[in-house]
Amino acid sequence: MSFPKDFLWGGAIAANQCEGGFDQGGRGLSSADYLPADKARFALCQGRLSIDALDASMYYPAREGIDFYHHYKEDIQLLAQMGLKCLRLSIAWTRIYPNGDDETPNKEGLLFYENVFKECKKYNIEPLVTIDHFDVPVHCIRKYGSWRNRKMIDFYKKYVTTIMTRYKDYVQYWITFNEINMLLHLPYVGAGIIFDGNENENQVKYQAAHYQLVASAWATKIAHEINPENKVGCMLAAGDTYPYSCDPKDVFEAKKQDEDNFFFIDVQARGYYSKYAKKQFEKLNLNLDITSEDETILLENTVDYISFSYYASRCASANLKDIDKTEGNAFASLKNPHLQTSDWGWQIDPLGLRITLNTIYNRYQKPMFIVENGLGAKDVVEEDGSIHDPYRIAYLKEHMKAMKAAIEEDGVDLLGYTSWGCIDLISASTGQMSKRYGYIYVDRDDLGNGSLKRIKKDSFDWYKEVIEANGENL
Ligand code: BGP
Repeated sequence: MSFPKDFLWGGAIAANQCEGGFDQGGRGLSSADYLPADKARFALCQGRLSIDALDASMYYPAREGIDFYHHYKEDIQLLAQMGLKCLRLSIAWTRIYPNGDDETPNKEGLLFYENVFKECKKYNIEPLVTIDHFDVPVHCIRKYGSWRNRKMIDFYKKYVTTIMTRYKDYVQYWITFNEINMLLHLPYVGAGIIFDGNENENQVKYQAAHYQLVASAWATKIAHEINPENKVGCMLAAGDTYPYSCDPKDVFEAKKQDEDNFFFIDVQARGYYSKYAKKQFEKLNLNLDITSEDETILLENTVDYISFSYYASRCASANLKDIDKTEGNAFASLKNPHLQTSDWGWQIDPLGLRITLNTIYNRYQKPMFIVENGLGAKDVVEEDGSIHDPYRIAYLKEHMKAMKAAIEEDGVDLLGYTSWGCIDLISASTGQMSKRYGYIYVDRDDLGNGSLKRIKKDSFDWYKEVIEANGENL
């Protein structure tokens, strides 16, 4: 048998893309609430637009999401019907601390997630909780400049202590920050950073990343103190970088890009910055606030497992830098002529998942968790209400086979697999609803119209069978 018998087959969602209810239950405004479904979105994602410059009449899809806030019972019941063993979801920081720096938590918010976790428990679904999934209280952006400010560490620690204490009996698997390396590419998304126009952007980004790393180490410490059974993971937007050719210059370029990606989870997994990272700080002429207390906290509180998202491999060349890039992905990559792409220009590379699993396992030798993977595609509801999505089944099947081979033939240690957007939700990069990942369709369009009705797709029954057979039928 290739998959361990307790392998966590699951699905993943995030508050900022599905929950909605942005002005209900005492919730405060969050960074994602300001991301419009408009071309202005990308500039804001990069931190190059002020939230005060946005047009209030634009549509802000995160505010309503798929209204998981009111549909969570129905949604969790459907996921349980599919046989899900694990549900990755995030807590909206602003539902617990509406401003981020509040004295006391919001009781209604605490109760909401308790009810969500109770629902999971009812069906024996293991929750995997992302503490911060692209989600910063707007008050902290305005008052403190978000993660560029050391104060955020204390606010985050308080938030973590509150949720870990309250949900002690329900949650054991935690992720501190979603895709921590995203901060370098989309700093508003990753860390609520908006540049003031005159500052050294690298200085701001690497400083913010350092504060997040310290906060992450604190969260790991707090988790282990509250419950020694707690398991805390870091989370990487992964995908190995291939050299475009066997020209050593291309190989070296690919290696450098990979080192940049591992930069942060190296610290979370090993407890210190690599020598390569320190050389980059020198080259970029950065002057970072890193105290000896920070260094001790980092060293003493490394993560229990490595989680990551995988959508595709990347490709780099020393010579072809600016031409023929893939579309739509925050991580610039050359088009790999050997690969097909999705409707959104994302490359499709199942073997790349096996390669990436091997790279990460050999680098850290810690258990791994694939917490995002999937195909964003357009779905059509037929007249009889059915939805045929063979393209999604084909994508997932090939990736699961690659994962199986990595366990069976290469010996990697994998805790579970939660495919992204198990129920359709808002796309992080585009704000669209039409970029669908789910086994469950949600009737809502890109402008927020629709009944919100949930409909099973063909992939729903297919995944159910895979879980039932523990992947032996792939
Ligand atoms: C990751 C994010 C997710 C998710 C996914 C798919 O970067 O962690 O939040 O959205 O990408 O991307 P998209 O929604 O842009 O298709």
